[in-house]
Amino acid sequence: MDMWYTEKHSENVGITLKVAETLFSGKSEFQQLDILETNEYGRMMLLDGLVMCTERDEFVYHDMIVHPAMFVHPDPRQVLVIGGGDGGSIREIVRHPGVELATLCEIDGLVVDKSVELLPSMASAIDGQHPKVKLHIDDGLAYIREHQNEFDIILVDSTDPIGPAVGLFEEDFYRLVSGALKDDGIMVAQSESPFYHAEIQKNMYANLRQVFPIVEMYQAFIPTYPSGLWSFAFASKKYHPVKDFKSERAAQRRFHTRYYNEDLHLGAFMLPTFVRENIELSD
Ligand code: AG3
Repeated sequence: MDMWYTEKHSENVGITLKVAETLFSGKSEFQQLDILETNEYGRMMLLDGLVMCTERDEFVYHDMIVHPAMFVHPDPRQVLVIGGGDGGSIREIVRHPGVELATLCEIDGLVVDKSVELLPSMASAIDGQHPKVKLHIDDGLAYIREHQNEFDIILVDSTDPIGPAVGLFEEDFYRLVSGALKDDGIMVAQSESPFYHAEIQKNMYANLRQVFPIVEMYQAFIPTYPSGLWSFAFASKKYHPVKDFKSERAAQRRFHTRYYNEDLHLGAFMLPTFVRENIELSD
């Protein structure tokens, strides 16, 4: 018997993957969680039916949500991830030797538990054993409210702005994030597909610009996400992601990255015209 999973990207288009086996399927107090073994992309995690990550292409997303900010900030020591319960972002953060503490604040403990059990290649640093990693099962908003002026970098590794993540795309939240960052802090948030989510992006970038003096978008190619063309928002109090980027530092990194490199860092911030126009300042 053939089993296939489809995530619909619009009313008329979707992505379909052949499924070998269902490894977990259950509901937490926040959302539906499924982990499937696919034939082509390895294990895949779904939240409320949306593809969060697959073993085969997660390196793109996790390289790109983490390393650009880590190489723009001259000395990131305290890093917070909001969401990201699969652990992929934390895994990449702790590869930077200067990091003192990487904190994960994920609202849904079931996502963390099942990732540790079934997605060990992503969750290796969140199994409770890593000396530089702290885990909090908590609402991101509540957490940062209590942790102002503490972080060099905050990453918002969320799902789409439906369900538990809606609040993570609003101006009030960005104000709290800004307060939780130190004076030269940087926030990076996943910011959806320029192809399918133009309206969400328009609002999100307008909200960010109310709060941060520097707001830039960069892109990455992620095959299992809607349209494959994905984006991240770089919002910063002081450092510009291109002008303040020291490419030698990134080139001299002591660890291997399969997607990120010092040339791609610059290329990722160069946007197609339709994307630039959609998020440009309206005044
Ligand atoms: N977070 C971004 C997922 C958004 C994908 N959207 C979709 N499939 N409709 C992924 C979490 C990885 N740490």
